[in-house]
Amino acid sequence: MPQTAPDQAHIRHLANAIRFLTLDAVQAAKSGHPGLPLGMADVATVLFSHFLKFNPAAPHWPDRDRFVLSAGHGSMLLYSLLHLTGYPDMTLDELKHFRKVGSRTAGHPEYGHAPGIETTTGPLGQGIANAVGMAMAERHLNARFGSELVDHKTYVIASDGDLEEGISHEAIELAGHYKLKNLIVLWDDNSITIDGSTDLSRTSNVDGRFRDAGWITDNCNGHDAADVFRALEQAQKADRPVMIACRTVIGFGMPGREGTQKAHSDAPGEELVAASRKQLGWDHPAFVIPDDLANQWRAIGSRGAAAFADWTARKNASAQAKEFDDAIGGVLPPSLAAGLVALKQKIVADKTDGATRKLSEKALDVINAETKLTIGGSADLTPSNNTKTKNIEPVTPDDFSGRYLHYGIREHGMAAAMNGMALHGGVIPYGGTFMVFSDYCRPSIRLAALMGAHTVFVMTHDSIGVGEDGPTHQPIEQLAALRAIPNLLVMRPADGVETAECWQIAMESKSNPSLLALSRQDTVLGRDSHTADNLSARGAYVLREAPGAKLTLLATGTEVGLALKTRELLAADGIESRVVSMPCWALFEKQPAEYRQMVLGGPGMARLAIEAACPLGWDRYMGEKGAFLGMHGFGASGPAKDVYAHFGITAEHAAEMAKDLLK
Ligand SMILES: Cc1ncc(C[n+]2csc(CCOP(=O)(O)OP(=O)(O)O)c2C)c(N)n1
Ligand SMILES: [Mg+2]
Repeated sequence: MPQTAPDQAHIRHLANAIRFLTLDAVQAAKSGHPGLPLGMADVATVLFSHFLKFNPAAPHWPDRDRFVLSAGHGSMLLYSLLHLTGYPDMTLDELKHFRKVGSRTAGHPEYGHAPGIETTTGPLGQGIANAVGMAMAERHLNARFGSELVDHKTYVIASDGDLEEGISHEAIELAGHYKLKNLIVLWDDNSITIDGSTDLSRTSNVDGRFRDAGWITDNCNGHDAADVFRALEQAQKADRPVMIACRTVIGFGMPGREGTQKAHSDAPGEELVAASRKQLGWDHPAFVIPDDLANQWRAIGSRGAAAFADWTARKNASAQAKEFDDAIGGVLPPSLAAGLVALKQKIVADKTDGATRKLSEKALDVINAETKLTIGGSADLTPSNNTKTKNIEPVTPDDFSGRYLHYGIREHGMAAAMNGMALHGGVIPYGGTFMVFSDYCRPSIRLAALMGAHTVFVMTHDSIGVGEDGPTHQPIEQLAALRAIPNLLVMRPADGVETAECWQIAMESKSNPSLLALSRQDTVLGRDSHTADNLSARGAYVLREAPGAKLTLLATGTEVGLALKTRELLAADGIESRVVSMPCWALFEKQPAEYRQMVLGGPGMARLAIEAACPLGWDRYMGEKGAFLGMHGFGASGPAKDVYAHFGITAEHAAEMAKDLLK
């Protein structure tokens, strides 16, 4: 239905409600960022009142438009909008408790604090990159379920900082390449960052960057409702992603501060808040929105109710209703777990050895056949990461029905896009790179963990076993650094059986990300018999028991095979030892104390920990009579076997160390 351009005075009046909720909340908190909400209030008001498809009464409506405030410091813009449009959780009380412990109104928007917060933002650049993933998920589900069920847009408000961050480059290129026509970025083009004018640090043509990447660009006066409306309306029909540069005045309405970096942050003080009231003609007390204006905002919040009802009717009448609901619910068929158990059985029966990255492909073969939820990908290392199984086709810019994304050499953009897909729902993203480059996407891995996003990071080439490529490609401290991230399951499987088990855990762990550390070099099969139980799910378990043994060998991944060999060497010398495989420390930590004690062996047990990585963290398991065999510096270039020998990570050395421990 064609709309008429909004009335300037009306939009300004509505927008001033955002402005004063912001100023009052920031003033009450004595901290916060008023500049962006005041500057972008008019743009956001036009978006919410005329374009955004949403329904506060059904905030999880799968076909809603997504709204991402990438510049999370402007959180009061989002909180005000959610409150004014009637999201039940975003009460006035929450706004009054802005930035207080336990409130839904954290300093920066946090996913899960309230419906309507589509992702956690604050680290600049992440939001726009998440939005690219959301738009990808929408295109894929549109291809799978049709426009009747899936046809929505993703809107982003991005600031100068968002677009200066390197991740934005990766995100913009990805979106342009994949022609994400459902993605609309509103750039808060206010020429100001914290240090001052953007002239201090930027000469590039922002508009040109987007256009080079294949976007349509436009600009508007962000304080002219009709102009904002025109640009947004134009963007609806685009066949590519659209960036609209919205010329705004930061801190609009704050006399003396507007248009300067002083408007960016901090409580303005009572006097300046009062002066702003005067300047904008707002004579209502703090946190008071007059009824007629509140009702107009509620009406904006009800705009989407009819579309939601229509959509619900269409969905319920659809032959795909159950499939759609299952996809959105992330429901996995029982055949997936059964298929992975059958794979384990076959691996044991066939005594299959091999690199865990290749064994991971075998697990993915099963997973990708049993569910359509997975969308794989790699940052240009597909043949090395073994992430593309034969039973899935690539996504292309013109056909999004595929399930494999070529992210290009864009680890950071990939990881953030995967998070966006996971948050969007309807898909389970996994994507690979070399583990050493987990550092290139670590901020997104961290946010996945903070948000509890169901993202699966596939990190192959997980140690000095990389070999010839040398120390630049050999992860040393990455395992420890990744294990330090709360709520992230870091799993380093030892063989094909554990790899299948870890994949099952990753698929079923809906409220946290998982990271698989996989080897380039071959492993040996540790399990000598089949069990349907997922032993890796306990985080660590006794792989070889030896009653009465005074020594336990602790290891993960490829070093479990080394521990087994060490055990044989020791046995030849009449020394009994136990071998414990520890694929996932985080899961082990969740086990009851008795189990942990049983696995590690009681007090007095000597323990040798073996891992081709830095020792950080191992001391908690080694105990008083413990030693660590691994890396104490960077690696070296050479054949993997030679590199292991060079650093003394061999069964012979391990056996010697074990004997020393027992002395
Ligand atoms: C990755 C990252 N680096 C630094 C910051 C700290 N920071 C917050 S806002 C900002 C820049 C402010 O400029 P702009 O993005 O243009 O926002 P505006 O002041 O216009 O609201 C910075 C450096 C951050 N939030 N994230
Ligand atoms: Mg700015």
